[in-house]
Amino acid sequence: MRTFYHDNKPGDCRLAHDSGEELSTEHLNSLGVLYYNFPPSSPKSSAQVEDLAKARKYANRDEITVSPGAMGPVYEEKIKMFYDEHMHEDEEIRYILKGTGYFDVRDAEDKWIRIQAEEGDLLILPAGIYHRFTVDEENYINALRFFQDEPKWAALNRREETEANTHRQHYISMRDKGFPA
Ligand code: KMT
Ligand code: NI
Repeated sequence: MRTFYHDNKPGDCRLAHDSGEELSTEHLNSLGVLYYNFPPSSPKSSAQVEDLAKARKYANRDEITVSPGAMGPVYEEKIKMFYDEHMHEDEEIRYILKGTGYFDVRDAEDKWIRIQAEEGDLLILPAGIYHRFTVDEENYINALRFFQDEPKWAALNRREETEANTHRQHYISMRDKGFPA
């Protein structure tokens, strides 16, 4: 995992768009984003992932592969959807089994932070944070998605009425407090 400010230059979202300005995991934590690394090749990893899922009450999961081969003709359309800025009323949990991709999240100043995710990374985006996802030029990522009980899983695209959403408002108040543990 590497984290940096997006360069905000136009062009293919699958390119790195690396401003060169790196950010720490602590900086992500202050936005409510949690990061773990459990290499799939390590024998301890599956138990560690299960422990985390249990502790955070992730009752359900599925596996997704984002690639032209796995998705067929809907691939480009899906990619566009993932890259539309949105939020959820639940956490977004992704455990990368194989491949790579970029999760972009907004910081407190509304700047895009790019998280370059790779095999073994487990990312938790808090409910209410604006974000988007894209594959990179390899066009391949395979991940587990975890869901809390009764997932409220709809993507709410960014617009004025989304700003008034109670989960969004709660997120902002937590972020303003710096996400105290
Ligand atoms: C999402 O919600 O953006 C996705 O599920 C994308 C694929 S997860 C690597
Ligand atoms: Ni999302």
